[in-house]
Amino acid sequence: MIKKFLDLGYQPLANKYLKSYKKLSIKKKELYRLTVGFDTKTKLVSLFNKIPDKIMFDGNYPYKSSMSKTMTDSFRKLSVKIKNRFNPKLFLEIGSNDGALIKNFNKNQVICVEPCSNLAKITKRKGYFTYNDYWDLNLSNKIKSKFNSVDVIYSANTLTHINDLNQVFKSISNLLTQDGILIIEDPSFLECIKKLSYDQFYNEHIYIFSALSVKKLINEFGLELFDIEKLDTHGGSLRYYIKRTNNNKIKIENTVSKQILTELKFGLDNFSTYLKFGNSVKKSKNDLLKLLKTIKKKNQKIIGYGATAKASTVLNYCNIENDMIDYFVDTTPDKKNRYMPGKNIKIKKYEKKLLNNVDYVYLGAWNFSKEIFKKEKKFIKKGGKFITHVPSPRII
Ligand code: DWN
Ligand code: SAH
Repeated sequence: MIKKFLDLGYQPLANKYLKSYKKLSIKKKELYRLTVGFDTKTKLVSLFNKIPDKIMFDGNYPYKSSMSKTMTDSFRKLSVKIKNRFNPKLFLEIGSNDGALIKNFNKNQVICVEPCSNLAKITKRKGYFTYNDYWDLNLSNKIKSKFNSVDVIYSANTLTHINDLNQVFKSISNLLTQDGILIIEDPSFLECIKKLSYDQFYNEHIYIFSALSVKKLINEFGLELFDIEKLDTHGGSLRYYIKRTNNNKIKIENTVSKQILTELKFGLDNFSTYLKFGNSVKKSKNDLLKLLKTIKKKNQKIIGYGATAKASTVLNYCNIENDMIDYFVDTTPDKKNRYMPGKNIKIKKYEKKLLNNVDYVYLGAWNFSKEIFKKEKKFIKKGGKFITHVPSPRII
């Protein structure tokens, strides 16, 4: 049974940055109710309202993984790990985006899967074999008929975006060699609760995984966890290492039971923990609005940094407009001169001078705060301050 614990109101599609501002309507299906539930049986956290993938992931998907050094560094380190630990002959990435990870592998070793044609074009152009398609059984069979099998499959921040998880894992199992390895990496729900980062919920994030839910989910497909790595990326992620249950050659590390125990101790198998989170989110909204209003009363200037999907959730849930945040800055070419989803707040192409005469910077990309603080030393030296809502609304 799926029980509701969070209601983030009506929200626009997170990665649709319009060229000019327009008020969106519920009737025209430009706004969707964003409610989140917990399945008491499977322990999986999911959205109630699921939007067809073809609407969200089309030929104009703006997000590019390579826009942050934190992510390109993390992917480079992972590529070394994968080569040393598993030495794959064939490596398949689901949701390869602009190739931030696969660029560290040889061209003849990699298969990319990416449904957004603007992104698939990039890895194709770089010479990587790319299927411009959605991950499903049809595609898995198509790849099987050409390559027979794959020894390492990897997917970061993508499987949680696909509605039919049964088909996802069936299609993976269909293609993986007997000794094959699956590695998936996604924001950890435990970290999400601890940081009160309710902005991890937007229409693309249909699911937020925990070790508890992943363990149950993959069991049905003859797969099991054998290692879990904790990462700082995206506000705290888990990297799950998965093998076939009947593959006894690989030892199961104690990182798996350790993570499961930590989650159980925190109460992630208990609905009351989720309800508590839902209530704290309401307080977070009020506190953020209070903070922004106090600053604006003093006629001080606030801008946003990182026009993220996460910020879209915060702006629309808290109803923040351009009377509070003047504009956002972002390095992504396809977000330039567009508007934050559902809001009359413009996104300007990042330039250092856009931080001149700014008193406060709201961190839309709080997950990259370390990288941003390093870049904005001058702003900080001049007395500029940052605002974040994680783990609670505050000035840094
Ligand atoms: O799961 C998803 C994650 C991986 O990426 C997708 N569904 C959508 C997207 O979510 P997001 O937009 O919340 O992701 P990020 O990675 O937090 O976005 C960071 C944004 O900030 C990018 O637009 C790039 C920008 N940025 C910047 O302008 N200057 C980032 C850094 C580090 C910077 O210095
Ligand atoms: N893996 C990258 C990109 C994450 S953004 C990273 O971690 O930085 C989410 C990605 O999932 C997008 O590139 C999107 O196109 C892809 N995606 C969404 N639905 C998908 C599907 N059904 N099959 C494969 N990829 C999908």
